Order: sequence, then C-alpha cells, then structure tokens
Amino acid sequence: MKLYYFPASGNAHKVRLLLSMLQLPHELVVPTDGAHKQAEFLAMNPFGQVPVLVDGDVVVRDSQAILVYLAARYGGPAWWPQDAARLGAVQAWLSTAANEVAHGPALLRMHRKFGRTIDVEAATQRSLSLLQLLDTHLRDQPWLLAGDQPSIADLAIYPYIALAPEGGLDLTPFVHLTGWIARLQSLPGHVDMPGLWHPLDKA
Ligand SMILES: N[C@@H](CCC(=O)N[C@@H](CS)C(=O)NCC(=O)O)C(=O)O
Repeated sequence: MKLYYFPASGNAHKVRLLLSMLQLPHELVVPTDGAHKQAEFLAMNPFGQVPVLVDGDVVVRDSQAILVYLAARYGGPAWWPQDAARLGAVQAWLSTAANEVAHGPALLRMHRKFGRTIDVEAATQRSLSLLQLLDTHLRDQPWLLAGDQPSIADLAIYPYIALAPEGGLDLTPFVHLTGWIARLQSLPGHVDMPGLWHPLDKA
C-alpha cells in the first residue's frame, strides 16, 4: 500500500494511525514541488489533497473514506462494527470530523500555523462548543462509541483535537477529553506527529 501524505497533515495522520494499529505494511509518499496539483495526482484525487491511499487497484481519497475502507477490509469487527446502530454511530463521528472538527480546531491551527485568513472568533466559538461536547461525552465512557474498545470514530476525531494547542486552544480544562487523548496515545501502534499535545508530559 502507498499513503500519500504531508507530515503536518492531521487528516493524513488519522490514516497513518490506523495503518500502524492494524500493522499493515505501507510506504509513505510525500508529494513534492506541487505534485499534488499535477495531472498524475489529480487522477487519484481531483481535489488535489492528501491523504490518498493506493492499495493494489483500489485508490481511495479523503481521510474518513480511507478509514472506512481500511477498517472494513482489514479491521475486523472491533474497528468495523457489524450492527447497524454502531455503524450509524461511527458515521456520526466521521461527519463530526469532516464538519465541526475541520471548521473548528483544524481551522484555527491553519490560521496560527500556516497563516490562513479565517473568522477567528467564529472558529474559536465552534471549537470551544465542540471541546465541551466531547468532554461531556467522554465523562462516562473511555471511547467515542459505547464499549471498551476504540474505533475509527476515535481516530477520525483525535489528531486535530490533540493538535488544537497549535491553534491556540487550551485543552487542560477538559479533563475527560485529556484522559481520552492519553488513552489513545498509549494504544499499541500509536504514532506521533509534530505538534501533537501529550497530556501525560505536561508535568
Ligand atoms: N476532506 C479531506 C480534506 C483533506 C485536506 O484538507 N488535505 C490537506 C492537508 S490536511 C491538503 O492536502 N491540503 C493541500 C491543498 O489543499 O492544496 C480529508 O478528510 O481527507
């Protein structure tokens, strides 16, 4: 398998995490010199963005879609639930990753780290609402889905939450969320990326 990615991409990092946790051999490819806007790459992803996964004849673009593909093909029932209610719950969090997370903490990070012009006030409000919602949700359960095992729902949400301090957000008041980040970081196969906040290192 080949994963096209950028080292600073939280979206690509979701996929790196699952590949690593499933122990799937893969090659990492960084498009250089604008190659992600050239015809060869655009044939794989017309949006000209990473991540893109190539697995034999199968090409999948979009981080959420790649998580679904890998979990369904290689993950087994823990990563890809078989019952309709759990699948619906997974999809709800994948949508949250593509919407509230992307337009909240991920956008603030784009602004602070890469200079993107945004409505900072709106993105901050969206982010704080999301962090509070996640913190409340994780008060009584270890993972985003009910039960005692992580799923792709957690991996879809996690990178841009743990990267949120790079966008100027303080995660320390959100103690349940902080515990979830620490749990994710202690999973076998967790891989680090520059900028991820490590709550257990804070002392
Ligand atoms: N919805 C897409 C968004 C992908 C995305 O925003 N990729 C960024 C890196 S995180 C990218 O490739 N940006 C380069 C560009 O747009 O030129 C996903 O979840 O994969």
